[in-house]
Amino acid sequence: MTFVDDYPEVARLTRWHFAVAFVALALGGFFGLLQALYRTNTLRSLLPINASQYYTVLTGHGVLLALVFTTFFICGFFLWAVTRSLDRPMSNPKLAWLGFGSMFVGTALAAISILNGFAPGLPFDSADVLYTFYVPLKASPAFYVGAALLIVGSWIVGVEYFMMYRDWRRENPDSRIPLQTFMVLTTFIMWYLSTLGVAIEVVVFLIPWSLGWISEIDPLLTRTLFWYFGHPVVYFWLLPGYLAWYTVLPKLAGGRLFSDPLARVVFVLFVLLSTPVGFHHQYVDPGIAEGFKFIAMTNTMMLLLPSLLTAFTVVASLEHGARQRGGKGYLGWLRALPWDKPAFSGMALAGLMFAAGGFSGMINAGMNINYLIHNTLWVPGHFHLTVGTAFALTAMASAYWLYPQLTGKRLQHRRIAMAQPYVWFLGMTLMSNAMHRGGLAGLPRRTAKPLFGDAGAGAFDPVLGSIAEMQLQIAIGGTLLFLGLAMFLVVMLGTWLSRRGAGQLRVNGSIPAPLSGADDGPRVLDNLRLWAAIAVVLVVIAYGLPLWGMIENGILTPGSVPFPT
Ligand code: HEM
Ligand SMILES: [Cu+2]
Repeated sequence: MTFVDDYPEVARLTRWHFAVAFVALALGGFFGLLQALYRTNTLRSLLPINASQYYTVLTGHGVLLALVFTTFFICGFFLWAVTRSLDRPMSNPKLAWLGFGSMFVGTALAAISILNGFAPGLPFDSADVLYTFYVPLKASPAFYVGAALLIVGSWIVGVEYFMMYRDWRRENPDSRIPLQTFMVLTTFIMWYLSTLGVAIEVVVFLIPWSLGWISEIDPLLTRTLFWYFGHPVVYFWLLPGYLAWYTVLPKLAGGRLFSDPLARVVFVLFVLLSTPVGFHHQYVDPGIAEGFKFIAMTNTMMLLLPSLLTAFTVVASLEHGARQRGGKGYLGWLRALPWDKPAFSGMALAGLMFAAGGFSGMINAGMNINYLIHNTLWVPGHFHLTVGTAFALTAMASAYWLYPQLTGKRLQHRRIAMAQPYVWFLGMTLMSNAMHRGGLAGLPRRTAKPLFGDAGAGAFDPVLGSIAEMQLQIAIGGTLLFLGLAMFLVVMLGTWLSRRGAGQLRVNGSIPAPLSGADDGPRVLDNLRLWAAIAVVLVVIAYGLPLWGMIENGILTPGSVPFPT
């Protein structure tokens, strides 16, 4: 019996989420390849875009990957995790399908307006506003409505998780919350709290503005509402990765999770600390007092703690697994891990890259040193390690393990799958390393121009190597990444098209109990109401005064110069 036999409807809905996620990944990844080649002036004359369409491509890339791929994958993945760990079917399947439908319609609206940048004949106006969609850039109303429907849809799917939990709790009044469900619920508490900001931005300001109902917008207020959401969203991407690393990866390594209570502490810390940090994206914004930026910085640095705890717990679990498999020595045990299992190697390599991303993130978070890299290519260098690898490669690796369970079909093209995580890893090492260094040397992000050399500002002394060498690395790395993506899609497509029952599944969904179980930790960890309440208080402390300062002179008659004037 595999998951699809026990819970056919959950399996079907999860497959639908994955299908949309992977189509977005394919298209967004193709845009990524175009960007990597275009902005480095590699084979530019062969590419089907021009400089102004670069921003359409960039918007499509950011929206399809950072917002659409992630949200669909996560909502589907969490449906599986809650169902598996509570061992019960959906409470209200109609509601869950409604959430999926809302996300789907929203994505279609946003995607059509973005693609308008290539084909003006499509309905709606274009939306070259990048995935951060700040004013003064203005998109067609369809784009903003689409973004709102995507978020509202995820809220509705989230309600389903809580309903399943409620029904389970009624039958199990005294049990500890199963770990995967605990992780899903805490992640969604954080998601509800933080998406409020962007929802208000879009519904109260951007939609009326794009429809022409209001003519003035306070850029500072809307940027603040965006970044109120814009940092926690990175944990919305990351925590599902953690869920896989804590609960699936140790099993793949042949062992068990080291400590369940430690995992719960980590997720609680993310609920508390994820939201009151958004000002660290606004260090150079005028109109926010230094002190509030400083508080955001210290909060951000505290977020290192749960990530370091994760590194410790996951590595300890892997070592335990490796020793079960006969691994020996201080580091020799690493060789005993199943590096030829794509689900394992994908997650393990993703975790390794996340460590590097954590270091560049500390640079981003430092109020003073941030000025050095602000808006340079360093920034995409950083988040291709985090969301672009820690999340994306973990999602792909999870799919290798999960998709057979969701379909009853054996994973196809196993050799391609085996090599795929390594191709991604190599491509990302090249691209991201060169982006970080290019950023230090002053290469800006979000530009169609190759800059420097013959196309730009003339001679320039790079920190290390040369700009041309970095550009080449970005082009080669980006191409390898796209190859890695194509390999993933071949495996998934081949598996999708294959026949059920052809060969035994190589995976099973059982997850062994942790070495130290939930009962070793205090019960207060499971008090979700308490953590949610403290999180709200922290948000009020971090955001209350600065937000009040922005709106006390009127929401639509801002203190700073409005746009358009
Ligand atoms: C085939 C793999 C990929 C390639 C070749 C690629 C390439 C690039 C390049 C070159 C840029 C910088 C563009 C510029 O600033 O001018 C960029 C930006 C970006 N990438 Fe990727 N990327 C890939 C995968 C991903 C993945 C998997 C994600 C997230 C899940 C992602 C998220 C982003 C985001 C959010 C931006 C910033 C967009 C903006 O600044 O508006 N990328 N990518
Ligand atoms: Cu942030």
